[in-house]
Amino acid sequence: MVTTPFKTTKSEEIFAAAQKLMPGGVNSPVRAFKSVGGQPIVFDRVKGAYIWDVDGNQYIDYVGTWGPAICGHAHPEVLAALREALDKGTSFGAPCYLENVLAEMVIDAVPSIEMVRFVNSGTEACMAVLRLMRAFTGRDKIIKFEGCYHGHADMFLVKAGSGVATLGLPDSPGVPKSTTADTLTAPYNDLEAVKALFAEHPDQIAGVILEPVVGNAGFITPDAGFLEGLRLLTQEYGALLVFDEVMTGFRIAYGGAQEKFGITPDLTTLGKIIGGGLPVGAYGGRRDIMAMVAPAGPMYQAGTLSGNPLAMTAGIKTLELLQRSGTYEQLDRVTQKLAEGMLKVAQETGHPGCSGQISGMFGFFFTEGPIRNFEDAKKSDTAKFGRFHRGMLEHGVYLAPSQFEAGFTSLAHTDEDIDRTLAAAKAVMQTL
Ligand code: KE4
Repeated sequence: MVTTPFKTTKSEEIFAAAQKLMPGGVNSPVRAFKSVGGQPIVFDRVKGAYIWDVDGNQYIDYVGTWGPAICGHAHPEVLAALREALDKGTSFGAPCYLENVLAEMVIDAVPSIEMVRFVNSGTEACMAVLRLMRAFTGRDKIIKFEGCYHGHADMFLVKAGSGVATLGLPDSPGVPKSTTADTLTAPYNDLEAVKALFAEHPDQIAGVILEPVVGNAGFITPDAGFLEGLRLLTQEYGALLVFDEVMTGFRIAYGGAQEKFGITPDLTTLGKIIGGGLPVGAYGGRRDIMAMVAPAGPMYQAGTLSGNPLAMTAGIKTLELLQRSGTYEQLDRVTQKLAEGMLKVAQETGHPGCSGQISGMFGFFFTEGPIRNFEDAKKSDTAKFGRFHRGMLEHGVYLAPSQFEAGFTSLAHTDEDIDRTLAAAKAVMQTL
């Protein structure tokens, strides 16, 4: 648990030095705590549901390195598999059997995927899938949704979520207007807005890409009929439907949100969990579309470390662990207890709040629900969220350092961890 009083001396020293070495002292903006304020924490190690900082404070971790740690951090079976793989080298830059193994597991699990290509991050997967959408249809325009985040490639940095929203960057400098001219946006859950865009640009839209459950504007679920409506609209207009399941893949269900909701897109992107904490992304889908990808077809995409044996090993073992019976029932049970408990505590302490969860993914907002889109999410009291985040840190609970992020549990989170988290939430909310 947290040492009392809550000391962050070493974090302060290390982070001060980091700011001289790396922009903002971090290698990804959300880690700098800009939207929650206060001293960013520098961490030292992880295990199971816990993370320790360099001052020796222990926290119950609901970030889970942004999703990959679904089996619990540093799972002994994942580490053992990696130790064995290490002796055979870290990267071949050439075909290896482990790529076949993970590819077969992904194809067997994800309804839309008949063929898959591994890359090194979710951003790479989304960049490649965008190029593929355009190559296959011969059309240039795409539709994305406000608050959805598909990595940091230029074409997607339009009303994006996650760190872009956190930092209040409407768009990023350095992105030419010509690059985003073909990126159309609509509010999430607004089928009429999507219909209007198709009517306005008939035969010009290559496809629609979305987070089938949003985790980058906070946690937002699709309205009944929204995903089905997009499936029908894209078919009607000869456009592709793409689910960005980098976050939801193997988290919402073993087959992702597309299994959970029974809607099969044409293409899917994956990341996070399929690498088990090592860098892996993937895109895949209908065989006739994937046949366009070089060297099978003309659409170029490549990567030095793609499919490397270490990352494949961690992904394979992680998916094997997730196949064990009862996995998603357990994730759903503990996460439902957390989300419902947070809402109850907010009500008991007089704070407007709403929460949601599906399987091991959840969200909590300091505003009345329902939260159907990014505009609704932005009504949340982000200043209060910042004070809440700091208070929870001091009570030994590490939440995502932004209102515009989802939270993640793992198979290592116990009922006692949830009870401790809710007790901390009550103590903190009473002070807000
Ligand atoms: P990466 O390039 O970060 O591996 O993946 C980009 C990406 C694509 N699509 C979705 C739905 C995603 O959630 C992400 C990345 N998620 C963020 C968390 N909101 C990563 C954390 C960070 O940027 O530091």
